[in-house]
Amino acid sequence: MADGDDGNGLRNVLVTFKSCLADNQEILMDPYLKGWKGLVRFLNTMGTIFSFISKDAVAKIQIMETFRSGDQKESYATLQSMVQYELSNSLVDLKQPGSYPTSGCRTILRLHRALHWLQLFLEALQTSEADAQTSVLCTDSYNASLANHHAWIIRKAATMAFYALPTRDAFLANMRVGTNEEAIAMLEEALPHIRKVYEVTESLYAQHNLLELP
Ligand code: 1PW
Repeated sequence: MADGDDGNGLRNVLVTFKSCLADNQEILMDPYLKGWKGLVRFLNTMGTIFSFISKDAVAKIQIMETFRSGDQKESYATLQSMVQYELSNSLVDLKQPGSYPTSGCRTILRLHRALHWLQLFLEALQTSEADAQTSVLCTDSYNASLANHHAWIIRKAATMAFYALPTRDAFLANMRVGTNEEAIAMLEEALPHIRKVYEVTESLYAQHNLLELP
């Protein structure tokens, strides 16, 4: 493996998502949040224009960390135990916003949707030609996923921010996994783990009818 992966590179972040999946197929909250923190760190290396994008993710990570250090911390050990605990104690606004605007279930749903965007974007990057434009890859993957859940003004601001993305070469270098080829190989190896985390969460939420939480 290439030098330069000092712990802040994207490889470690993606490996953290691999460690989310427990043997019983539950998703462990702590590595999930750790993975997200790494993504935010990575995003912030691309300039202050991304801070408005990462700020909301940071706020949502903090909400979940508060649950993880509170009285009910054991109930939040996995996504599955969180869903079970919050639903059986009626701690989720199911139809419209109400008493629980920051439930764990709706907070994780936002991160889950954003993770899908990241997955689609990295997949597009992995399979892209050398002259591909990252802003186009990013906009297409955003429009195919997260944009459907965002108000017009957020979509506008996000799409503007994508124009400030570094070029494909710079983006791959920024991952700090070595040459472009090594970075692409790393994505190929890591993306199945992100996909798996996404799929398990999606089916958990679908099973409990939680995919449209307000
Ligand atoms: C290129 C790598 C991209 C990976 C990082 C993904 C971060 C995604 C955060 C997008 C946030 C855009 C601005 C915030 C919007 C919120 O309104 C929205 N939050 C999310 C995460 O989509 C919905 O949250 P809300 O308002 O219902 O609490």
